[in-house]
Amino acid sequence: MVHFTAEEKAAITSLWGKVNVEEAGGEALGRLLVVYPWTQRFFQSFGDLSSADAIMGNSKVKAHGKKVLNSFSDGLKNIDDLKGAFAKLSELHCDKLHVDPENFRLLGNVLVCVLAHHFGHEFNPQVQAAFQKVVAGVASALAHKYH
Ligand code: HEG
Repeated sequence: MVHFTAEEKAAITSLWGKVNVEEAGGEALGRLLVVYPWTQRFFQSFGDLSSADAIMGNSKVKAHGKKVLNSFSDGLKNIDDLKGAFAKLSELHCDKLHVDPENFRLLGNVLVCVLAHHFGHEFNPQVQAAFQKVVAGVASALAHKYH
């Protein structure tokens, strides 16, 4: 189980409070689809994904990114029990959506890049370390129910 110190929790809460979840969600999911194009296979009903510009401007990508990051954000409220917080979603992604859990790790790393890009010097090494831990914890929680 991932354990977070009081300092890590404070760093996460303080930065996350300034994140525009709607915008960052679309940005992170869009970048995932651009950087790792094989992830597009899950989103074939989303319309035009033919170029980086098309993906980043695609309204369905933005809407789904917002949904994903809102759910991530809810999970952070349960940072001491990420496995419990994401248990239902882990079952859904395994049994119904058949999403390879490696993709949760890729999305987590893309999210870290989006935060670094947005926050610049404020995203210092300690803050990054806390976030890398949280995205790893969420990814492993989402993978927990896979069989
Ligand atoms: Mg997933 C649906 C959360 C990563 C592919 N994802 C959903 C839904 C939520 C969610 C809340 C809606 C569930 C519902 O309808 O009840 N996803 C979620 C989180 C994370 C994540 C919290 C990681 C932080 N998802 C993720 C990744 C992929 C993926 C990396 C694929 C590369 N998700 C996926 C697909 C759907 C969802 C294909 C169904 C989309 C649809 O057709 O509506």
